[in-house]
Amino acid sequence: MVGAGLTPGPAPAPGTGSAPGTGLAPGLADTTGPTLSSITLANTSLTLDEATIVTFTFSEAVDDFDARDIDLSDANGTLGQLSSTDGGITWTAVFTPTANVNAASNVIRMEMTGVSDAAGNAGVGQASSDNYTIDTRSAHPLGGLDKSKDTDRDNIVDVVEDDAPGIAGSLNAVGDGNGDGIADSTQSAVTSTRFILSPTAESNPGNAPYTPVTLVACSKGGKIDPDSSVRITSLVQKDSPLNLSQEMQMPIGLTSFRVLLARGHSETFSLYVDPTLGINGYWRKDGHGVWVNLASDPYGGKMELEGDRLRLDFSIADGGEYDADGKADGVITAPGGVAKMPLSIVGQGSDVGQFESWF
Ligand SMILES: [Ca+2]
Ligand SMILES: [Ca+2]
Ligand SMILES: [Ca+2]
Ligand SMILES: [Ca+2]
Repeated sequence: MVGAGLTPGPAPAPGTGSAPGTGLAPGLADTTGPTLSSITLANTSLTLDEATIVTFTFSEAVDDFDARDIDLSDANGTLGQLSSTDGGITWTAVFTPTANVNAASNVIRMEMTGVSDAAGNAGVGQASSDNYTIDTRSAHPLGGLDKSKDTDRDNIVDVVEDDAPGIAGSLNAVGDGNGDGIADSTQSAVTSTRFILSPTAESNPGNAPYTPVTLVACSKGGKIDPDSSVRITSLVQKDSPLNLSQEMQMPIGLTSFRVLLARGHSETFSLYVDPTLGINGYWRKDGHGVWVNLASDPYGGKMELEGDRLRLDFSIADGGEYDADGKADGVITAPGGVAKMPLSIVGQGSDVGQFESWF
């Protein structure tokens, strides 16, 4: 027993339990890349120019996260500066809706390959926000919008023109209501706006929905002559006339526009409307008080379905019968009715045969 109990040190080898894998002991190397847990918007029912906060939440803290990692191609808005207050797990930025506000889907996407964690592992996978809505209604008509942003000075602000639906089957680009591949907000001879679906939009719009309308001046089948200097300065709705025959349906009232052109010239126009309005012409009263369809062959016009839009082509001469100011003064003012006139009452006192060739 002598020495036995006196060998305090060496006997119970301290490392007895240290056998397996101790070489790499304290921290296992991180080989797992970060993932994105969610993209959430604080408010998912937005109106135009109403900002909200977007939050990106990762599985662990990330570096290198910036705007280049985010796909806004279907977001219809812009993102401000990203910042994190918890060391890189949760990031936020201000999101402001801008154009294309009535797109079918609004979504913010992110690819993880551009970010990495503290150990240098690249991110893995991708994620999307839920679809959110952006509504222009509360901003119409032009209330609350920045009227100064009217690039082409046709008195329709950019944000409204940039929202025009494209033409299905052609380029179908939002903001290009006449399908020529050029943003209407930059074309002073192309004006896109929203009309209220009511014959009394001017006096009593109620809460009727909107219908898009595009007017093209100096038009050749809806496309503008590039050499044209014609300029649209107004495109607005007026109430349908009070003394209208009950059989004549004017679902959006009178379409009133004003165009600047060379004095005394005749001009060709195209008006794009929704074919489901069920209208059959661009109607004006002639000098005898008879409604005539200027978008018909006898008047040098026509109606044509172009994709999912109905195009009404017609001509009006400055100072002519259908120029409301009656003067060859370089301005055409034209309030016409995009309307459905029953065949039974058209052409009374005039040539009925002229209405056979509408389409
Ligand atoms: Ca404009
Ligand atoms: Ca255009
Ligand atoms: Ca325009
Ligand atoms: Ca005139």
